[in-house]
Amino acid sequence: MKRIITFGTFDVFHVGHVNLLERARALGDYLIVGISSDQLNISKKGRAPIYPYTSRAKIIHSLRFVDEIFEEESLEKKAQYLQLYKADMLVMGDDWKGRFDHLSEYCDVHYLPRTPSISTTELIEVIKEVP
Ligand code: C2G
Repeated sequence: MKRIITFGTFDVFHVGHVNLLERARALGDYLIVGISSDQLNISKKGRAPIYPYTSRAKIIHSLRFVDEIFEEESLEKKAQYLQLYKADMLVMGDDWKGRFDHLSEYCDVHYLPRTPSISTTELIEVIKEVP
């Protein structure tokens, strides 16, 4: 039984998120998703998420290829989370390439190519421009 873990905000959920989670799950047998707290998103991106944690968590938990979720409170706690959830592999999109290599002492670290041409930031810009 291979346990995969991934992390993200998953705000304004879109197909790039689905693709990432689906491919992450296909690399193992059990997928655990750490979802950024609202406060963590503010510190990472300088703004509150559009959807609050409870809504983002409900969406991610409803996916058939997600087995377990938890609230990620700090980027600095990654090593603790990997151990707590007994992860065999950490999977992230390649916008984070290299950033988590130091965690390879706890589990395998793998980056997947991002889905091109879609992001929460771009979606927010497009929605803002709708007259
Ligand atoms: N993603 C993707 N393709 C896109 C957009 C996003 O593959 N077009 C992936 C990202 O690479 C990431 C995941 O979807 O692996 C979640 O994306 P975000 O919600 O933007 O995650 P982020 O806020 O970068 O948080 O500890 C790490 C961070 O918490 C990751």
